[in-house]
Amino acid sequence: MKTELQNIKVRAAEALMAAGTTAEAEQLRVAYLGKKGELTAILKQMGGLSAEERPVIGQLANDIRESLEELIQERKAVLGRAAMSARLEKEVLDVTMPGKKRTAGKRHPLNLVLDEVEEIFLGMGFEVAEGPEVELDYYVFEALNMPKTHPARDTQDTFYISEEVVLRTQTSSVQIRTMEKKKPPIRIISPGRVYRSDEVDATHSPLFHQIEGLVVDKGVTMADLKGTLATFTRMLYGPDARVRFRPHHFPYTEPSAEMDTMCYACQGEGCRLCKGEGWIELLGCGMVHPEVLRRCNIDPDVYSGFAFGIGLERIAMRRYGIDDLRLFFENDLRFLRQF
Ligand code: 2U9
Repeated sequence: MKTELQNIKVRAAEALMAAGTTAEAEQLRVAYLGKKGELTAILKQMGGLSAEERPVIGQLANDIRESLEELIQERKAVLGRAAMSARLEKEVLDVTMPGKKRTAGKRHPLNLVLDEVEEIFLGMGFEVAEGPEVELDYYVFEALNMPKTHPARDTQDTFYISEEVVLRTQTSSVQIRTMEKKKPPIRIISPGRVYRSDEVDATHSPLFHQIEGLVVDKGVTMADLKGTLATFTRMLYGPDARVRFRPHHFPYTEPSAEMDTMCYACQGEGCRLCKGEGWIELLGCGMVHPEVLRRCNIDPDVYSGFAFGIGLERIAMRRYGIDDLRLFFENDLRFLRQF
């Protein structure tokens, strides 16, 4: 057994010197010292030895294990260093090579304007709420006081996925979902894509973007609506911006209004841009219809609210002097690079 052990040591040492990589050295460690290795196999036979022989052989086996472990360790270190030098030799770094030019992307003009509008409302204490674009008919129409037979549905040419599922035509659905989950005070804006089955031209697109807003609390009045929206307009267009409210009708607000800003081209005189009006429409708004509150389990005798809807493209067109809506969606780099 003694000779066998010494034999193992010699063979292992020779094989180790022949090993060319650290992986090979590791394989040898497993082959000789591992659980199923040669040295371990010999130790398992020690039961058959006499009481005098056992400690002597045991000691010898341990000495051999230790010296082999040390040898393997050293060999691995030598091989590791050699591998690293070879790699460094091969991988030459040419610091004079020209760098790779990275072209920086730009934010889309609609995103630039959305950031601006969000910033203004966040500053007034609003939170941003988002929701699904593929929506249940209930959240887009029914809950907003527009039952299946309501004529207002005809004015919003809807893409139907099925009888009960539509592409949202306005982001009001997000506000209904928020009111279902959260009790007042509520102060949210919901920006996002909306869809209407329109023919494409310079002012119409089947996909466009809205920002709707909703405030619900005790004692909210039309004065809060006017103050909030006039402040928003002055922050967007400057402190001299003038606004006016005209009565309108929406099924989900009562009373309802549209808000105009004084024409920036003619200062109210009337010109081609404002079609002689002196004013340009900016948004729709109104006090949330009591029936809409009731459907969300908010008692209209205790709470009231106002809501508004703004078309994002309209603001962006005015901000950047763009006269064709299609430019926003064609992704022509010559257009996008200008922002
Ligand atoms: C709830 C109740 C009422 C949102 C409103 C408008 C008026 C409006 C248009 C502006 C131009 C859509 O982008 S546009 O085509 N929107 O005129 N939207 S009031 O009213 C709500 C919203 C949510 C629960």
